[in-house]
Amino acid sequence: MTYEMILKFSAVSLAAFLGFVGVSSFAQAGEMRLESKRDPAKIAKICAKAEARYEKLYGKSPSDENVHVVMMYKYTFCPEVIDVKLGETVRWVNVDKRTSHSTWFKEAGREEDARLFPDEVLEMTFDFATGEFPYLCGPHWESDDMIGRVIVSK
Ligand SMILES: [Cu+2]
Repeated sequence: MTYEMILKFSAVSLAAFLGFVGVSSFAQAGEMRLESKRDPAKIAKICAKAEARYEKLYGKSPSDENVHVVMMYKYTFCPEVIDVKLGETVRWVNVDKRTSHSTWFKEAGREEDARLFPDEVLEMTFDFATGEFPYLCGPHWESDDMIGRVIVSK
């Protein structure tokens, strides 16, 4: 083996090692499941029902509110991904009949927020940073992939 080949070899093995580290941290992120792997068509169906339920409960469409609304319904955040501008507010509303849900910005190092029982709401203003903020429902992210994401832009 020439010196040049050894260099090349060590570069390759370093790359392989980095690749391995990259893969293993990716696998960890996979375990944390910061993105739901659910069928978008099923989610759309659930969210259409959530919206109908919202209208029945509050007499208007969630899009008529002066804040962004995320409904919690049938182990689903509706919408799953919401785009907001820096400084805007998101209101989570539990429109389920019995089940309580929560928001938990676990990746951002926050504690789980208080559980919301049916008809309860939580508001959060995203004025601290731009970026993507994945969050989980404390009781249902592991069992039902109840995972959402807030994308904050300028
Ligand atoms: Cu939940």
